[in-house]
Amino acid sequence: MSDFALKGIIDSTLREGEQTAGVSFSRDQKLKIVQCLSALGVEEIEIGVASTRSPELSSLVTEALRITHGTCRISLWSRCIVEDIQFANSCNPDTLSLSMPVSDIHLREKLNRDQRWVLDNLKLSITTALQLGFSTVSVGLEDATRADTDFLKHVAEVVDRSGASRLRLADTVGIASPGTITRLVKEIQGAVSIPVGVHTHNDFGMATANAIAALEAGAGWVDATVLGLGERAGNCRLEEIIGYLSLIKGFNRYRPRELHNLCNVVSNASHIPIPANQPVVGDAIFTCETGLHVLGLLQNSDTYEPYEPEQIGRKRTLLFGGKTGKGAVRNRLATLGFNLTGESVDELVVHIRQTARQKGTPLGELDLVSLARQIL
Ligand code: HCA
Ligand code: CU
Repeated sequence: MSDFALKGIIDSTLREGEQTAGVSFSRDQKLKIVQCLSALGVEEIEIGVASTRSPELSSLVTEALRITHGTCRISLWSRCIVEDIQFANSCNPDTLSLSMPVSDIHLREKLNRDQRWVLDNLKLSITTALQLGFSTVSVGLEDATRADTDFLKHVAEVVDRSGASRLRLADTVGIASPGTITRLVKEIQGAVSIPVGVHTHNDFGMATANAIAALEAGAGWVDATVLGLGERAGNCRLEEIIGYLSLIKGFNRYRPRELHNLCNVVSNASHIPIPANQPVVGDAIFTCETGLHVLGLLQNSDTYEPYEPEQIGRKRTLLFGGKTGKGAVRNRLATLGFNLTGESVDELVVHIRQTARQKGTPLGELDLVSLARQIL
């Protein structure tokens, strides 16, 4: 097992994921996704944005709590506005996730507020939430990666002292790199006693790498969304981070076999197709045609795969076409009971390449066997 201080993964498919332009989930779809997330084993599900304009949230939270029966926590995201916090409280989630911008650009251009306002409003919001009876108050700092580091540290200390139980640093526009997020997490985690989490965006394709780097730097929590749904290029992908933690880092608290079904459910509900080469869940990621690789896989699959497809309920497909090689063909056919001489292998390889070219697609194992029969 790894030495990560991982406390948990917060799935935000139903909050940030639903912010993706054009994506909107029905109540039934949301509950199905909640069920799949709980089967997978995520620790917390951020289920929506607390607002009196979404009165249906209350029954959604109730139903989500009922179907997950304590296997994971349900949280609501909320701005630091008293009415929203009160509304969140009336929905009875396990966790309140407050959010507050901390960069100059957000304070100046979006809110026309100053740093004093941030500190006062945070203290008031945390105190209000605790007085209302929330046992877990998380505070997300929006645009933390562009905020002044001294101010950020000060905010973090105030959040800690005010009684929040978790702090999350948002890389709102996805400009962090593994190196910069490592330094930031170390600095902020070093200044507070509560666990720090990160919320990473994928504007430069580093969201998952940044989340992993944050864990390596001592973060306790990471946010993720199924298929990386979220604003612009989206967020850290849940399937990647769960895959990496489970299959490479040895965490056995998740059930990565559930990923395929979950991703298909979300893909259908969001109308966002899963590319064939998508890490962990793409259809083609266990399909191999290159001669040397096929030979390696046949001898010991560790040569060219980071984990066995069966570990996530998938199967390997070996193809034989223009890129096939003698060793791969001989080896595969030998395991199927064919003993080929050097000459017949040469002949067969020529034949395979020709047939694949004519068909416009490589051959599967059945076609390989029937070609071998013709030649022998
Ligand atoms: C948003 C903001 C947010 C908030 C993250 C947080 C971000 O999309 O509206 O509250 O921790 O990326 O900054 O998702
Ligand atoms: Cu975000």
